[in-house]
Amino acid sequence: MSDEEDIILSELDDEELVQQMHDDLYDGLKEEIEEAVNILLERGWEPYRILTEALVGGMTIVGQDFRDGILFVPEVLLAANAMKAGMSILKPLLAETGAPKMGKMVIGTVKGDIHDIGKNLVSMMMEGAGFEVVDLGINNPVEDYIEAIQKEEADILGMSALLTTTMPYMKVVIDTMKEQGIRDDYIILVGGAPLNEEFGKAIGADAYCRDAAVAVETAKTFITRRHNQAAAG
Ligand code: B1M
Repeated sequence: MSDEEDIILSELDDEELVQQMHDDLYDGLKEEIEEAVNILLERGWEPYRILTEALVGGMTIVGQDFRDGILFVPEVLLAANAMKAGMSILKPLLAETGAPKMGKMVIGTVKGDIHDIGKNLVSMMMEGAGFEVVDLGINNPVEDYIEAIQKEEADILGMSALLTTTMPYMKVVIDTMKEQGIRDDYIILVGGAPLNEEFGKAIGADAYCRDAAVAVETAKTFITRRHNQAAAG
């Protein structure tokens, strides 16, 4: 899609560079993505802006062509790896606010689902906002979630699902927590591309979070509410 030999990334203006990053992400060019992220940082771009405009923006195009059968799993995997390489440069920068700890979240992708980019992004943003995050990774059965929230004494349980076939598993987790009488001990936040607000309500989550920024804001709101309730009670 791009003619790499002829392009010197640092000579592109910001708009051209972001466009080139979308192409490079599409082509799974990890080193080019790393270089471009560093160039934008040197130019004074905020890490969050690089994340959303250059990386998530590029991944959206990959997603569309995957859906339409233009790209296949191996190509999408390369794109995902390039995206992760870019994210790992931004991670420490997003996390270095030094804010006092807001609370603790255990997060993981549900059983049967191996998508983790969105979850990783949520983890990064939550850490950046001062939350302690315990990331359980992908493909988590209910037992793993429950063991971790109890062991870690978490305030929040976050679940991610990217497949319409795996999102119902979130209800399995919440129902199991209800059966064990521990549901109300935790704030439960859910997210992932196929979910919506209605689904979040229907399965008994506290909130559906459209993206990582919303996850942070929602977590802060619920934590503050909890602290106020504790102070009042
Ligand atoms: Co998959 N995949 N994939 N895939 N993949 C989707 C999800 C799909 C929509 C593509 C498509 O057809 N258009 C489609 C699902 C269709 C459906 O369910 N109806 C699909 C499919 C079908 C599959 C396979 C079944 C393909 C196959 O094997 N034939 C297979 C499933 C494997 C499995 O899980 N068992 C599969 C595999 C893969 C790859 C391994 C190749 C790769 C994953 C690599 C990885 O994650 N390490 C992959 C990718 C990359 C995608 C797309 C292209 C991109 C997902 C992504 O990373 N988006 C995706 C298409 C799409 O979503 N448009 C697709 C970027 C990310 C930043 O966004 O994850 O939405 P997102 O996260 C956002 C929000 O949703 C929210 O915040 C994030 C940041 O803003 N959020 C949360 C997410 N989790 C949250 C948790 C929270 C809060 C907010 O908790 C508090």
